[in-house]
Amino acid sequence: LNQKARTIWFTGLSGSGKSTLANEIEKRLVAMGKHTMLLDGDNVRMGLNNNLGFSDEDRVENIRRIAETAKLMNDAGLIVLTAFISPFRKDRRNANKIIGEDYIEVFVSTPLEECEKRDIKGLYKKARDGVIKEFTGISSPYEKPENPSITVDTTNRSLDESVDIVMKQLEKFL
Ligand code: GGZ
Repeated sequence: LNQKARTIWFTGLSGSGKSTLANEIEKRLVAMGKHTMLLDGDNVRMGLNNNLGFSDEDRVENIRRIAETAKLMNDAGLIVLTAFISPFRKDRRNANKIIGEDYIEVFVSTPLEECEKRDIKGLYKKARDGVIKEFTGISSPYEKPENPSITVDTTNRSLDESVDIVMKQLEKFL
């Protein structure tokens, strides 16, 4: 097999660019002949975790199941990319413990002001208006990573520029 098993764990606010970056990086890895699996809200919160919401307790369970799933996929030799807010430091540390040395943390550090300005899905507005409760960055906490392997702020950068920044750092882990 032409690869080491890895879990590339993206963390950051809603609208920071996690999913977009993870998707594009997956394409680059596939072009390098790697076997990958991308886990994000679309394929996990719709299926495996469709009984979970956004209370602290449900987010903890969301992240735990994702980490266990990534671990299984690593055992099959895949490079897994996960794109979830994963707002709690303790849960990311626990994910790291489950996954072990294959775990690589990527902090998409795009600040709240920029994410809120983008407001791609109109969720920040709804959170400000109190229509959505417990929204990360507004009414639910986001604990910044203390020691991520890779950090990228997508503010004022094209997708290609941000992807290049991550890929350059990532290469030494692959
Ligand atoms: C945060 C929420 C919420 C609340 C719905 N808080 O930008 P999006 O829309 O597509 O991504 C967000 C996604 C976050 O799910 P995660 O599984 O990544 O969260 S966590 O890791 O904290 O479990 C957002 C949408 O779901 N969304 N309500 N209250 N994001």
